[in-house]
Amino acid sequence: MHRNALAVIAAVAISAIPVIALAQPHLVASTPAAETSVEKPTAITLRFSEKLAPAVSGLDITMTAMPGMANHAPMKVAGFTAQVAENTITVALPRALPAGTYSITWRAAGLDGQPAQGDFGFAVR
Ligand SMILES: [Cu+2]
Repeated sequence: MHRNALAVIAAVAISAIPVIALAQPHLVASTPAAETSVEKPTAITLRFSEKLAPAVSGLDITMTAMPGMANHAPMKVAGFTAQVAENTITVALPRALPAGTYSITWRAAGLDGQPAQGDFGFAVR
């Protein structure tokens, strides 16, 4: 009896924990868009559902295949700085990406620190 009462109290206490609105950034759109094929891009833009914390938001670009090369090991594209402003991450590439397939791996946190991450791919023709 006593034990049952405690169990009920515990259940009520757990269900009373307020649902905190944890605002995780979601990727809303990107250029190039996911799973598209584009002409040699010189910029990458990711737009999120909310403002981002610049210090912990960014992206990596990895070339996953290129024409005429079998067994292309994942090759990180270097030499750029991701700019984070408001709800976007923008990369201005010093050179257009050559033909091949690419994977963008992004990490983003909202201003309240809730982190998120994801990836998508596109092709350059
Ligand atoms: Cu390559």
